[in-house]
Amino acid sequence: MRILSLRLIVALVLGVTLASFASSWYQVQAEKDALRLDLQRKAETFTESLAGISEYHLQSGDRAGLSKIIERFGDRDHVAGIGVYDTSFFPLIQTPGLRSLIDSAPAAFSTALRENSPQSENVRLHLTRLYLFVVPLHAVNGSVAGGLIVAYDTGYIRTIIFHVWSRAFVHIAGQVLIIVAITLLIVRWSLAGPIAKTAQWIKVLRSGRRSGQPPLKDLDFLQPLAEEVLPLAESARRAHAAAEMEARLRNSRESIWTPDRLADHVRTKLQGNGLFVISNREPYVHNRQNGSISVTVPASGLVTAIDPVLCACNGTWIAQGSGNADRETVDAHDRLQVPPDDHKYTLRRVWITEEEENGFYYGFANEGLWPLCHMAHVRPIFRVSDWEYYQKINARFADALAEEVSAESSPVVLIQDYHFALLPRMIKERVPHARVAIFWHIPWPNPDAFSICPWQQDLLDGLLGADLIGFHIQAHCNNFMSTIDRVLEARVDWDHFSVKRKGHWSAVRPFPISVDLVQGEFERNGDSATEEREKLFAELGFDGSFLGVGVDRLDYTKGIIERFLAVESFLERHPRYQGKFSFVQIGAPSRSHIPQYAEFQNAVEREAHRINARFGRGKQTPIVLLNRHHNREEVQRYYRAAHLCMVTSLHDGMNLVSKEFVAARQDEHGVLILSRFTGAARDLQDALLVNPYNIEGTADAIARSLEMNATEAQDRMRRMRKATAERNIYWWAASLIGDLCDMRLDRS
Ligand code: GDG
Repeated sequence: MRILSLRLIVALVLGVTLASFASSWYQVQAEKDALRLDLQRKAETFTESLAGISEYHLQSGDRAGLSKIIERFGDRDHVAGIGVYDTSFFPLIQTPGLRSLIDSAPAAFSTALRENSPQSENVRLHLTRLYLFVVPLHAVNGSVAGGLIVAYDTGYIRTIIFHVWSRAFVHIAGQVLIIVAITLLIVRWSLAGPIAKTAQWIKVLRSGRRSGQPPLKDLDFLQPLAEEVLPLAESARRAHAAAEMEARLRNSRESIWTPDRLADHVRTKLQGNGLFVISNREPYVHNRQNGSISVTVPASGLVTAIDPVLCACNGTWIAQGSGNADRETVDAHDRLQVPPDDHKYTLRRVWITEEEENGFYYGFANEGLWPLCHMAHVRPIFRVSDWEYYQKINARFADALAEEVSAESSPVVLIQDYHFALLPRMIKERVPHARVAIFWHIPWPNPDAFSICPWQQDLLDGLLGADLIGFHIQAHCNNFMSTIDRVLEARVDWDHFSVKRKGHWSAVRPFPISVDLVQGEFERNGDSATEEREKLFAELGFDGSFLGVGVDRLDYTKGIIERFLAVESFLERHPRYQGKFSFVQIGAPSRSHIPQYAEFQNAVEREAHRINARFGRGKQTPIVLLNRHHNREEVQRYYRAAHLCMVTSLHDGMNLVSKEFVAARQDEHGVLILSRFTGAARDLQDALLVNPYNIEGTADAIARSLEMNATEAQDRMRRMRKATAERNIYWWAASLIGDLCDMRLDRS
């Protein structure tokens, strides 16, 4: 920056000086010309009138009178001398000044007499610059009898010009100073500031820390540059972290799944066939805000895992278009290429009206199937109209898929979740040569619980259209097989965990979903847990020593109220923590259209308020409810800062929060309190497992977490991190797609 400033200063000084100098030069020339012209005019007028007088006096022989007049005029402004000469330049009258200057006839004198007309001339005589004006004098008969010379000292013109130049130099110097100062200030404010901030921003980016990174908007005009650098840095960091992790695990003779390895694996398994993913939620959402369209990627484990696979094999993702600019960004076939800045695969959007969404998504899927599959003591609601919408939308997705696979000989189809139970059968009817898997992200209940669904047979029949049906854990597979056994006409093969219906075999397998520990690795932040905690407490504006955290959609299955009751019981039974322990619950509002969810959200707020009224001390609050959606980085900060994380779901297919907490703890500190009714409890056995209905038991787990000896806590966390690294989200996708591709479809 210093060199830039110096160059700029030198260039400016030279440039401004030259420009000012040139303009001053023209000004001076003009001034000089004006002064000369003025002198010429004055000389002409004066000399000619004096010539008239002189002729009169000479012709009348009054030389003494003329001499007096000439003497009188001889000291006029700038007149150096006056002389009257005969034709041979003999001085008839001459002022003393002229006498000392002129000793021979100047050229103008001779010319004036010869041509009988006034002449002028600039001469330099004895170091004096003179302007001579000569007028011929005539005798009575009109012949030329001599000449009158008036000599002007032009030195005054030089003096004036010198002053003009002096003023111009002062102006030039002033201008240069002002322009250089202004330019330096502009450089400092507009260039140096953003450049310094960008340098700091890139430095932080390079170090892998996020804290201390100036916000993008502070980078001013360099923001677009930063936006271009960001994805580069992110992918470099990701690759670096993956390589580091691979190297580390290679040393311990293990191998870890990374996006690249997954992509490679899936390419091999597909053998050139197309991969098609169907989910309700889309991976890229376009929204129009303030007149421009922006694209967002939902924070979802599914997107993290499936996006690289589709990128690697140029597949197609079919999903509901949910952004307010989604229709503007597709082609005539409702398709677009994604990722937006590096087209690798096709996103096919399916449109659903608000009324259809109310019936299909909020109604049947979330008021019917969600409570049916979760043992959370909330009654499922089954409306015929919702069921009709569910069938209709499943059929719409089946039609969309049929269109997309029309040119495929053996497409591989991966369906996601409970929104699409009917889809596998519908797809097989339309595209019999497709390989179809469905992954059910929520628990499968026991046959008695499931039997209350009026359309249980249709749902099961729909699912059995799939070649592979995946659940998180073996217990859900078992429940599913028992339900089939109880409800449908089908052959249930417990040895091979398969079901035969209408001549078609479906395999039922567990695929425990996970998180991206590789990404967790590269999100390392330079701050220790203690520093991060202090910052968070300061941002929240309260005092505190111990921090617990919970992160959930505000859903009645997540045991949030039970968690608050456990915090209350803990503070009651361990009063030394009163005023010291704070529990931050990040609770993103969810499905608020559904009355049970709206009521639940109110109940959560009431409980937090009640407990805070009981145990709040000054600037310390035992329960901090942050019920808004937080971005990923905000959530990560809480994970990294907390002494403990509480996951107290009443029933949960897997629960990703528990694994995200483990992934975030590169420092190998922090204790996980985990409900035994989550799928994750099978994978994370080193958590403190609790029954969330047992409030006192969970309260004891809080006390135990805070008082656990550091070595034990570290050993537990280390083992959980190892398990999560080995079976990460890429392993999940690789197993699911690999098993589907390897299946024999001709089993009789
Ligand atoms: C279903 C099954 C299964 C929450 N609030 C915020 C936020 N979250 C993120 C968490 C986590 C995700 O939402 C929740 O995942 P879960 O697994 O805990 O739960 P469900 O949404 O119910 O998911 C579940 C899962 O499918 C996958 O198969 O594990 O059993 O019910 O990732 O971090 N994320 C951000 N801000 C928030 O405010 N960024």
